[in-house]
Amino acid sequence: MKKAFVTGITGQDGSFLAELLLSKEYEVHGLMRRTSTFNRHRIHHVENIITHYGDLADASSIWKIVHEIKPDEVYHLGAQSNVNISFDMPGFTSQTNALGTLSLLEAIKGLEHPAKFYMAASSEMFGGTPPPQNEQSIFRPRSVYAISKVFGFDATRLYREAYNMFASNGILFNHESERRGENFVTRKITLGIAKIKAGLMNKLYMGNLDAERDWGYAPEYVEAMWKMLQHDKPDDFVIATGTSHSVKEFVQEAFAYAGLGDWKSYVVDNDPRFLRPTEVDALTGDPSKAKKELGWEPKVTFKDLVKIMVDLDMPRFGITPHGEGITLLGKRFQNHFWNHDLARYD
Ligand code: NAP
Ligand code: F7E
Repeated sequence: MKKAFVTGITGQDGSFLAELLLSKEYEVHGLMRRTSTFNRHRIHHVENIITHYGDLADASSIWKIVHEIKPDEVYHLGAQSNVNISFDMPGFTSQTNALGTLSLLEAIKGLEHPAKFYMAASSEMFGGTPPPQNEQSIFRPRSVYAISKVFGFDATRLYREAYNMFASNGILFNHESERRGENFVTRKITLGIAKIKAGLMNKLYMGNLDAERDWGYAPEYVEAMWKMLQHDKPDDFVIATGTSHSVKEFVQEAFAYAGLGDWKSYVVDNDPRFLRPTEVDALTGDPSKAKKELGWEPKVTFKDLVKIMVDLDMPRFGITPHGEGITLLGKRFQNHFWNHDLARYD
C-alpha cells in the first residue's frame, strides 16, 4: 500500500485528491492546522484519512510529520491561496507558500528514500504575460501570491536538479467546484444567486467583471496531479481547458441558468472593496503537453461547470434549481449557517 501525504487536505483540491487516492488504495495522511473553528467540513464525509496537526509556517512540525509518515508521494496543496488577500497579508502568504514549500522539500530531502513531490504551482505566475500561456511562457507575477508561487515553482525545480528528487510542478489554471472557497469569484456568484432566490439578499457586490479566466472542474484537475507523479520522469505541466471566459460571462450564464433574468438588476460591479491593486487581465492555458505526455484531458465544459455549481448551491438554501420555493430544511440553513452578508467578503 502506497503512502501519500497531502498538505492542504481540508481545502477544495485536498478533499477531492484524498477521495481519489483512497479509491486507489493509498494510505492517506493529511496536514491540518489548528483553528478555533471547525475546518474539516470538506473531508468529514471521507473515512480513513489520517490527519496530523502542523502548519507550513512551522518548519519543525513539517519535518516531524514527514519523518513520522515516511511517505511515498507528497502532494503539496497547502497555501494561503487567495490572491486579493495576499495584498493584505504579504508576510503570512510568503511564509506559508514560499518558505513552507522550502521546509517541505528540505524534510523530504532528509528522508532515506525521498518521496515523489507534487507542487501546486499556479497560472497566476504568468500574471502580465498575454495568453495563451504554456510551459515556456514567462512569469510576470502581479500579486504577492504569484511571487510566492514562483518561489515554490523554482524551489521544486531546484531540488529536482540539485538533489535528483522526483519533484514536479503542476501549473494549474483556475478550477472550481461545489467545494470552492466562498470568496473566490465563481462560488461567490453561485452562492449569491442561491441567496437571492431564497430572498436573503438582493444585490451582489463585485469587482472587475472584465477579467478573463480559464475555468475547469476541480475533480478532473486532481487526476492530473496524480498522473504527474506516476509519469516516468519529473517535469512541469500546464493543466487547463484551453478556453477562457470573462467574469461577466460567468455571471450572465449563471443568472440565466438560475432563471433570474437580467443579471444587471442584481449585480453591482467595480466595487472598490473587490478591486485589486494590480489585476491579471487574461489567462488561457495551453494544455497540449499534459494531453500528449500524461493522457490528461478535461471533459467538463464552462456551461457544465456553471450548472454543477448553481445546482448544488441552491439546495443549501432549500431552493430547487428552478425555484419552487424554500423548504423547512432550507430555513434552518438560512438561520444557522448561512445568514451572513457575502458582500463583506471578497
Ligand atoms: P484552498 O481551498 O484555499 O485550500 C488551501 C489549503 O491550505 C487548506 O487546506 C488550508 O487549510 C491550507 N493552509 C493554508 N495555510 C496553511 C498553513 N499556514 N499551514 C498549513 N495549511 C495551510 O485551495 P485550493 O483551491 O484547494 O488549491 C490548492 C492549491 O492549489 C493551493 O496551493 C492553491 O494556491 C493552488 N492553486 C489553486 C488553483 C485553483 O484554481 N483552485 C489554481 C492554481 C493553484 P484551512 O482549511 O485550515 O484553511
Ligand atoms: O478571481 C475577479 C478577480 O479570486 C478571479 C485562486 O485559486 O486562481 C484563483 O485566483 C477573477 C479576478 O481567482 C470579484 O479580480 C471580480 O480577476 O476567483 P478569483 P484568482 O484571483 O484568479 C488562481 C489560478 C490561483 O492559483 C489562486 O489560488 O475575478 N473578480 N469580482 C472577483 N474576484 C473575487 N474573488 N471576488 C469578487 O467579487
